[in-house]
Amino acid sequence: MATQDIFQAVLSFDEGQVKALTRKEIDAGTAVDTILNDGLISAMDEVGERFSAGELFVPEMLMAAQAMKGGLELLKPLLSSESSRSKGTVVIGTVKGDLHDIGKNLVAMMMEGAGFEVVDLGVDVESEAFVKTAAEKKADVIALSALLTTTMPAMESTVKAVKEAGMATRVIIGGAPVTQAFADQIGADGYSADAPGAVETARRMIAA
Ligand code: B1M
Repeated sequence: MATQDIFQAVLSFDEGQVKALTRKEIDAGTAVDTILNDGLISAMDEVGERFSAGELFVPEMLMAAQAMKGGLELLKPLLSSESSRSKGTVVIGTVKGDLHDIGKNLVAMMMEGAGFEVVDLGVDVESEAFVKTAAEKKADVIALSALLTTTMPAMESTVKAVKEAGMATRVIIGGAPVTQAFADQIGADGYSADAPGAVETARRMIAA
């Protein structure tokens, strides 16, 4: 299966090959979701497992992430083609202390694709920056991503800062270690396990 070749190319840290194979699959009419989930995301899951098992180290994780991003860039225009009119404003970022941005970028791309105006604050973002930007942009939703168990408390501080500022902006959270139970515990307005779900959650919040 061709998406399996993309998977292998990510695991070989071969960005050129990932791009070439992703382009080939797009041209062959393979569904974007299939390329994304079976090729790129599952390869990063495998990288994570090998890292946990001590078979890969941080430099290799970075090279795999770089290779994956090459493919993701090619998928971006296809993920973003659903609509052009803004359906609301979303301020997104990875919370303080956390440098992981691939999942956050995916959520941002899909939000853009769904017609939201997206303000991406990047990684390692302080609570105050979320609050300040959301106020300036009159954002409907703040979207927080965290990939480390050690940075989940930064989500709680951000939710607290938004509530203390008396803002009506809703906060949605996600990322590998995050759960609905954690979202409930810290008083976040929404949670999703994946990027398409984050879009649906934002849509629901704005419609409510
Ligand atoms: Co890091 N890392 N990492 N890492 N890294 C993980 C997360 C880890 C699970 C690996 C492992 O041990 N198996 C582990 C965390 C353990 C834990 O906390 N429980 C880990 C660790 C330990 C670390 C370091 C501490 C390693 C070290 O230095 N000793 C360090 C921390 C640095 C820091 O942040 N301060 C570190 C560093 C790095 C790199 C820089 C090398 C690199 C990041 C590069 C980058 O992002 N630009 C990296 C990578 C690549 C990974 C793994 C391998 C892959 C992450 C990824 O991009 N996945 C990861 C293992 C894994 O997750 N399989 C791992 C693909 C991406 C599409 O998925 O981000 O989960 P993800 O996004 C998903 C969902 O979570 C969801 O949607 C996406 C899919 O649709 N989602 C949301 C994400 N945000 C959302 C927001 C939403 C809704 C859904 O609403 C707002």
